[in-house]
Amino acid sequence: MTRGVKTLSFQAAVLVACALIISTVSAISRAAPAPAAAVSIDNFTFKAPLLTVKPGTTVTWTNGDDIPHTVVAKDGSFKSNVLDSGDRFSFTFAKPGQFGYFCSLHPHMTGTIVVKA
Ligand SMILES: [Cu+2]
Repeated sequence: MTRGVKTLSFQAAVLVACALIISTVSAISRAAPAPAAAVSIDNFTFKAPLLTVKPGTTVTWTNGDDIPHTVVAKDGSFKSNVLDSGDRFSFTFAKPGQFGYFCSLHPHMTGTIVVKA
């Protein structure tokens, strides 16, 4: 009888410990969301044309124009497909540096992402 009670309380303790670990892990993941930033494409312009982000940030470009655009890195590190109106392209900048980019359909459209810790 006593043995049965002890086993039960041990199981309860394991359950409580599991619940604590799960709530701690979910609190940590809530506290540190993956950094994200946005660039809109409007009227043949990248907004903002110069954007500074921390390493690990995912930048998402959204085409707000009625005509197609692309997002192409000058150093070739990223390249979108042709983005129709409302389409998005995302790239995660892992390392610090300065990344110039342009629209291959309208090369006068340029922008820069600065990745700085
Ligand atoms: Cu364009």
